[in-house]
Amino acid sequence: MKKIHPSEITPESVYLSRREFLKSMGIITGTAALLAACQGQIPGTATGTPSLKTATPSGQVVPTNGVTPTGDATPTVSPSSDELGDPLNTFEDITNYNNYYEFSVDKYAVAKLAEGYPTSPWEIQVGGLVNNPKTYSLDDLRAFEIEERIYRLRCVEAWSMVIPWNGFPLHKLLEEVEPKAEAKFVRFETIYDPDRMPGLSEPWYQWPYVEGLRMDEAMSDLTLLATGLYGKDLLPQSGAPIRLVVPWKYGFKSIKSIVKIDLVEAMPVSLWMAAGPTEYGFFANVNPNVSHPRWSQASERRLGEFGRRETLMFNGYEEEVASLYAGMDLVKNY
Ligand SMILES: Nc1nc2c(c(=O)[nH]1)N[C@H]1C(S)=C(S)[C@@H](COP(=O)(O)O)O[C@H]1N2
Ligand SMILES: [Mo]
Repeated sequence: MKKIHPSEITPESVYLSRREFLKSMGIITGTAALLAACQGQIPGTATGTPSLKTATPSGQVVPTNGVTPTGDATPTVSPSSDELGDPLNTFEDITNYNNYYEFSVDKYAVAKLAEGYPTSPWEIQVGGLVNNPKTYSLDDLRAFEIEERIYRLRCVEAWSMVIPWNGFPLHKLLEEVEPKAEAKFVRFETIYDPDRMPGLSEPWYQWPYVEGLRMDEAMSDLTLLATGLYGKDLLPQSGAPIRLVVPWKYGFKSIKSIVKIDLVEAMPVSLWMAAGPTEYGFFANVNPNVSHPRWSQASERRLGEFGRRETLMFNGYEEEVASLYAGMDLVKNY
């Protein structure tokens, strides 16, 4: 059996009940059979986690005014690679290969379908178990100091990119609304706009798109609310005007175009947990040693590269986040 080509990796969408798909499309492609046949060779083949420990991502923070924090007048040029030395993906790649199911399950179709999607004015309602509930306007969001963060994005489908985001840590917003002691999780919701989002007519997902984080994950300095990339405001396909970025978790946790953030006591059920509970868990930490039921997570295809590279534990952010999961069974808590 030949090696699985990246294009043969079953996308997340296919879980949704393969039967529904086949029924609605009236066809069966060879992919399903090929994957089923290949599956046996995958689990348990992951090699040990390479330890690549260089500068921390926070070492990558560059003030957007181009001046170094020391007050040194030398302008700082944004780095062209992540802290592991791997080059940034191009703006073109980042904005033309998108998962945004509200528009389409076709990654190459999203940019066009989302073009011109109105993202101003915009409001995010922040509430639930907080002392100071607040509705944030775009101007309120602009008041946060914007940082640049170069993060790897690793999709559960086993492709990845390196993206220079602009945004601010979620904890800064949470500190403003003052979570109550009973708040244990943060629940996020994407805008639901069936008139403008053709993908919402697909009946097999429970819209709106919902995601969640445990409080300590939400408070991590790595957890970003992104408003831009490559120094430009986010385009609609990237989740304008504001989206979450959680770089040590599979990309589906990084929910786009957020309109609601609630502090809650019970673990939120995400769209993906509802769609495929045996395939998509709440934590969704990038883990090369835990296979997806239908494919290995030991390696990935970086956009713009041929061949595959090894997937890193916690997507290479082990040093920053492993302590959040001390003592937890990462196989059970997938
Ligand atoms: N609302 C919403 N957010 C979403 C998605 C989606 O379909 N809808 N897809 C997720 C998935 S699976 C991934 S991999 C990332 C992709 O982000 P990108 O298109 O900016 O690379 O967005 C995540 N956020
Ligand atoms: Mo994804």
